[in-house]
Parts: sequence; C-alpha cells; structure tokens
Amino acid sequence: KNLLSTLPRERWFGSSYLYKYNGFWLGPKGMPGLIACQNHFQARDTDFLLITTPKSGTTWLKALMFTLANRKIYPINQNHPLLKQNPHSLVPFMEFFCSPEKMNPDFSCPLGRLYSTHYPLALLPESVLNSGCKIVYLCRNIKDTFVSYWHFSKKLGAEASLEEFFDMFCEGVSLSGPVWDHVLGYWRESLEKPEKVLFLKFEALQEKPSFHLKLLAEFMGCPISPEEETCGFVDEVLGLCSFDNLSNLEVNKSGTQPTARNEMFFRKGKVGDWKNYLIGEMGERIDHITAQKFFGSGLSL
Ligand code: PAP
Repeated sequence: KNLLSTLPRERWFGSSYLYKYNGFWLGPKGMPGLIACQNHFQARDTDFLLITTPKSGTTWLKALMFTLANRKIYPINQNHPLLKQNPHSLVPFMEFFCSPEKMNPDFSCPLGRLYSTHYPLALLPESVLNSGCKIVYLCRNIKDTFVSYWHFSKKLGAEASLEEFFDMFCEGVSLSGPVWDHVLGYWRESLEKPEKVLFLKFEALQEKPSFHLKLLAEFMGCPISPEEETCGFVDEVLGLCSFDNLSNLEVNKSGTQPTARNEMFFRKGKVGDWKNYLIGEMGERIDHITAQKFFGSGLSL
C-alpha cells in the first residue's frame, strides 16, 4: 500500500488504476503479487511458465500446454479437465497465487509445475531467470491485441471511449504495457537463450496449428510420438482446445476467475479483427510505433 501510493497511476476502469513500476504499467491485483513473487517465489528447474502480453491468446495456449503436459494422466475423453474447468483455473497466474503466506503452491503435472504471468522480463522473479524453468512466450499483432484489450476492459467497466483508450495504449499505458517493450524483452531473450524461451505468435499458431503444437511439445520435453500422430492425437488436442469447443462449454459460459467471468476470455478468436474497429489513421499510428520500436530487432508483428 505504501509503495502504491508513491507510484504514478492512470485510471483503468471503474475505481481501478494502472500503476507504473520500473517502466511498466501493472494492474491493482498485479502489484501486490509482484512484490510477493519478487521477494519470495522460487522457480524450479522443472517449471513451465507461460508468459503473454494480455489478450494475445493466453487462454488458448494454457489449454494446449495443459493438455500436452498432462496427457498421460488425462487422456482426451469425456472426463478431460478442460471440459469442466476454464484453462485459467488449470494454469493459474503467478500474480494471483503469490502471497506472502503461500509462495510455492503445488500445480504439479507429470512434467513439473505449469503456471503463467503477464509480467515483463524486467520484473520476473530472479529465480525464473536463474533456474532451468522454461518459458513459453506468446504475443499477437499489436492492433488485434489492442482491440481485444479494449473489449475486455469495456466488459470490466472501462468508461473511456475507444479513442481515449487508444491514446493511452499508444503511450504505453495498458495492462503490462508498453506492449512493445514487453514483446521486445522476451524476443531478445529468446534469441539469446532459445533453449529457455520459446517465442510464439498468435497468427502463426492459427496459420500452422499442427506444426506449432509439435514444436511446443518438443520444447516442453514431451514430443508427440509417431504412434500418437498416427492415432490422430494432434487433431484431437487442437479440437479440444479450439475456440469453438472451449467457448461453447457450460463452464466457460457461466464460471468466473479472480479477474473476470470465464465468458470474457472468449470473444472472436480471429486474426485481423482490428479492421472492424480502428478507423482513419489509428491502424497506421500503431504500425508506425511498432516499426520504430522494433527497428533493427528482426521482429515483426
Ligand atoms: P488474458 O490476457 O486476459 O488471459 P487472452 O486469452 O490472452 O486473455 O486473450 C483473449 C483472446 O484470445 C480473445 O481474442 P479476441 O478478443 O480477439 O476474440 C479470445 O477470443 C481469444 N481466444 C480465447 N480462446 C481462444 C482459443 N481457444 N483459440 C483462439 N483464440 C482464443
């Protein structure tokens, strides 16, 4: 509380603020979790951490990683946990499970612990970087990320207009933003340490889902065997975790998470929806910032 009162803040929605800490904007629930994580959280060599920019497909990747990692104990059938629980319940955010009372909870799966965060690289607990913990990073076209973030924030109660929200986003004021700095941090880390950080894009996952599922399984140390491929395992996983399947499940229409109702994590799941919302020069403005920020990095989104 003392720290929060000293930080720059901007209104996000309702009575909620985003707070600027070490160059990044964090939500009201993320801040206390961050301090707890940085001070106490101990990553393990066998951990898998999914890190994403908000609204880049976290829910989807949680479903895919959970299904891959647990396939020995949870074969794909009518009893699969994803049919009864939202992916966010199965792969929780470290910013919410970390508290001074409970620092190393057990989210074990046969491969190790599986959890996630929206924290930027610069704010990760040291043990994540110093241990053998593996990171899967996901980001998305910045314009689609903005549009998804805008809808999500509206559902949470944001009162600002699209234009106001857009200006803030472009100035870097968004959950875990500036989004460009978030992406660049992990992009560079993935180039330096490809065995530690797998860098994925939402669009590439949509375009070549089988290829990326196999890549993910290999990175996680649980490659898909030729027998599994022959038996149609790849299509089964992609079908189970698809937008259509997950969004139509009762649990995802009615349940809730610490941050939002489950149904709020499913909107359209499409590439290029920004064209329906960003009018005039808005798209160009984001492209311009992206080109400037990513210049010389070899990264495009
Ligand atoms: P979070 O950052 O709050 O966890 P996150 O899951 O990253 O949310 O983003 C939600 C986006 O992923 C939504 O995109 P949209 O607003 O453009 O539609 C959501 O529809 C999309 N999404 C959720 N589940 C899936 C899925 N199984 N396949 C593809 N896209 C999905």
